[in-house]
Amino acid sequence: MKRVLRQDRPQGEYPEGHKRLAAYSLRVLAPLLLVVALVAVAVAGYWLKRPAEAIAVPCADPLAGCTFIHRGAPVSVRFLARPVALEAFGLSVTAANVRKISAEFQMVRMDMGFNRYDLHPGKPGEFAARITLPVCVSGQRDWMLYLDIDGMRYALPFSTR
Ligand SMILES: [Cu+2]
Repeated sequence: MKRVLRQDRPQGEYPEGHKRLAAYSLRVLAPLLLVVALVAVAVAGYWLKRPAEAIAVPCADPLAGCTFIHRGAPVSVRFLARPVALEAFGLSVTAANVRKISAEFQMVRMDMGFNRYDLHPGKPGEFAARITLPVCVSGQRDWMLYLDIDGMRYALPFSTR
């Protein structure tokens, strides 16, 4: 079959050497292209799955409470006591039509361990948790509260006393 096809072609149009080279480069290029495609899929998957950038929420005084907008509805965050290391304080969040809220406490450029709390739903639209922060050996007092509300992340800076 191949022989017949080859004979049908006008001689000289595709020299044998050129044809062999094309077949060789296809043999090399095809797996290479497959690898490139797989890498592209992996990179795309990583970008889609990576944790969403936290939205910065300015909060001058979390004791007084701060309000921001989440998906068009207001969310209020409030510390029930001034946060002090090793002293439990209440975190209260009010948000309508929200399913799940978790709070994560981190220091800037410092690993302070795992400080993540799931807020417990109370009355409709009210969530709360008791938080205890670890002592910072470097003496720093600046923390960041990351609030995860139904998969959206908000960052609220605050300081311990
Ligand atoms: Cu620290």
